[in-house]
Parts: sequence; structure tokens; C-alpha cells
Amino acid sequence: MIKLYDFSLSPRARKVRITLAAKGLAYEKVPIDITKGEQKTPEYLAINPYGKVPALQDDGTTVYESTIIMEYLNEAYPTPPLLPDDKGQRARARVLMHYADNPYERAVATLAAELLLKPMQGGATDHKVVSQATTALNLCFDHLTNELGDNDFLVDSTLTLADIPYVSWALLFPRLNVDIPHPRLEAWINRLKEQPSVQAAG
Ligand SMILES: N[C@@H](CCC(=O)N[C@@H](CS)C(=O)NCC(=O)O)C(=O)O
Repeated sequence: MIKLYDFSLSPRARKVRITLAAKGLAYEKVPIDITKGEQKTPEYLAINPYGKVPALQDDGTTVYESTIIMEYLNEAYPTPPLLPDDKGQRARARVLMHYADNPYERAVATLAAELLLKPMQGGATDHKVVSQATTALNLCFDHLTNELGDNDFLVDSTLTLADIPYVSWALLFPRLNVDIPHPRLEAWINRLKEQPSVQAAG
């Protein structure tokens, strides 16, 4: 049985839960409470030396880093395929996954740190940092609007690994007061939120 080392609120762990649901795979969740430092215990560091969630174990293989876990699952369980057949489109999907893991994730994670985590820990929000992250996120929205064009999904006619990180982080938008300034992009995020795999992943 696949084992997912998981924290329910983690957008990176959610990427993996969406992928598992899209593949229809049963798995066992092992909760790692990162608010209690459980990701830094020697037992967990032996599974993921980075001391972060998620991590996954399957058939004697241990994998960490959420994007690499998504790729692993797509190779180990090919049906339904979550990357396009065409190698050029597959490369484009991976570029978009890289974009999600870099400027997009950085902007949303910064907003989450300033607007959710700091106040929870009794700290003060730095509004200059919020404003810079908002500008960065709006640049990402411009770029993604071009990438999406008139399509319903980023690289194919259905959900692929390229869409998954974007919706996983976007589930935080209502709590971060993020408005998506482009109607087509907003419709894409709403379409992703309605996918059964996204709903099942929580
Ligand atoms: N690049 C890693 C980042 C993992 C990551 O930062 N996970 C967060 C939760 S979303 C975490 O475990 N934070 C606790 C910590 O850094 O100690 C991935 O995508 O898997």
C-alpha cells in the first residue's frame, strides 16, 4: 500500500493527494504535524532528509519533493496519463510545473507567511513584503493568462500535472484576499477546483 507522509494544510502535500486521487489510487496517510516539528524527528529525517512534507513510500521506493513525487506516480501508474503524449508538450508541461514551483509558489507562500502564519504566531505583517509579493503574483497571472490562451487546461484538453500545483496553492487565495485579475484565468482556477480529484484531495 502506498504511504503518504502528509500534513492536511500543506499545499505541496495537496499536490500529491490530487495526483493520487486523479489516478484513483488507494493510499495510507501518515500525518506529520509540522506545527509540532514532527518533520524534524530522526525517524522522519531518515525518510525525507530535507525534513519537509510530503514524502511517499511505494513498493520499496521512498520519494520526496512534491513535483518529483507527482512524476513518480505518473510513471509508476500510467493510467490515466497526466502528461501529454507529445514530447514538446510534455516539456512545456514541465516548464509550467517549474514555474509553479518557483515564482508562483514564492509569491503565494510569502503572502501566506505574512498574512496567516505571522499573525498566528503573534508577529506583525510586513505590508511592504505583502505588496511586493502581490506584484510578483500579478506578473505570474499575466504570464499564465498567455500560457492558457483560449484553452480549458494549461497543456491538454484535460487536467495534467501542469495544472495541479496552481490549484493547490490557489485554494489559499480566499484567505489571502487574492483576486485573479483575468476572467479566463479565474474560470480556469474555478474549473480546476471543481475537478473530482481536487475535491477529493481536500
Ligand atoms: N520543495 C519541497 C518543499 C516542501 C515544503 O516546504 N513543505 C512544507 C509544507 S508545505 C514543510 O514541510 N514545512 C516545514 C518545514 O520546512 O520545516 C516540496 O515541494 O516538496
